[in-house]
Amino acid sequence: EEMRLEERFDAHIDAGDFIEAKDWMPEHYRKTLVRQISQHAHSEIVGMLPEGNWIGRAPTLKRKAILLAKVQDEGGHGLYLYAAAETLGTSRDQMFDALHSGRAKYSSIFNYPTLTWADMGTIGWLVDGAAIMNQVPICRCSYAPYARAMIRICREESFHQRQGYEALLTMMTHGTAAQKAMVQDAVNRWWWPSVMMFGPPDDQSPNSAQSMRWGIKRFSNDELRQKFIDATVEQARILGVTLPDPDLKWNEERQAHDFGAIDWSEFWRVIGGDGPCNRERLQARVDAWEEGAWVREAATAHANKQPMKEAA
Ligand code: FAQ
Repeated sequence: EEMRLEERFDAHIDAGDFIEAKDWMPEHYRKTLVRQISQHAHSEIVGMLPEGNWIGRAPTLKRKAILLAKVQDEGGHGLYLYAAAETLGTSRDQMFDALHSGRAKYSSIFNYPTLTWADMGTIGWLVDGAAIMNQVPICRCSYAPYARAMIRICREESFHQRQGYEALLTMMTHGTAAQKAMVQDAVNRWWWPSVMMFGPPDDQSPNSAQSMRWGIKRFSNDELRQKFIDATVEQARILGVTLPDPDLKWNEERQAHDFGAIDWSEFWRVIGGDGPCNRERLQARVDAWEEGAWVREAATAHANKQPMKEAA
């Protein structure tokens, strides 16, 4: 029986069909999705912190309204994604517990500090730019609830990317020399961590082969990284900043850019918990959870009273 179900599942995948929550699926497929979707959700929620730091320091009312909207969107993305993961039979409490105890990962990128206002524009341009490159293919992920969540998320991410690029363009075209230098400094600091967001090289990516086979991933980590670099070079030129990689150059034969060696030891250190802000980020989430306990208790008490009221 199990064999027949698995054959039918594989045939659906091969035909490019979507899998719905109630459909039969192999246990490993379910586990892989819970891992990826919950980590993605955690990334959105932890990703609110670096930018949240700047809401009170935005230079104008317009920039503050935009940043506030962006950070709220990220909270919303986290919620769609937790809901998508819940359809696989994992509770939100279990997912939060995995995050708070350090068992679950979230994107390496959010363990870097946001030192200046130019970091806000640079996160929009590079971090959201990388996120879009990675996430547009997930709109066609074989697991339908994840794919549907990604469609809404990608529309909002493209606003996030544009607001960042526009903020940097304003500083680069109308700014003082000090503001232009601030943009270049931010790009220097965020470039390599952004390139690392796509994950380890294909030959060191244990999950890729199976996830590609199942249509969870549509492109490999290295393929997406290359597409991101190729798209970003021209944007950097228009902006008037340099990307901090002396080996970055167009390769006519490959019709793609060659680029310098990535410091993978830094990547593994950061995802292992030892990046510049890992402790601070995790502590902020744990504190928010603990300080919010009374809200959860009050909401539960309120919900418990509802049937009593109806009965009365
Ligand atoms: N950070 O075998 P693979 C955003 C882990 S965008 C941390 O290649 P996989 C928007 C990986 O989990 C950021 N860990 O794994 C935003 C695995 O460990 P595990 C979130 C990483 O899953 C913008 C191990 O390394 N986007 O939030 C990273 O096939 C601005 C081996 O790697 C997503 O999550 C990393 N960068 O491929 C918000 C997209 N890379 O789990 C606020 C969905 C790898 O076995 C502000 N996820 N690892 O313990 C994916 O596409 C995939 O999960 C990858 C990794 C591509 C991230």
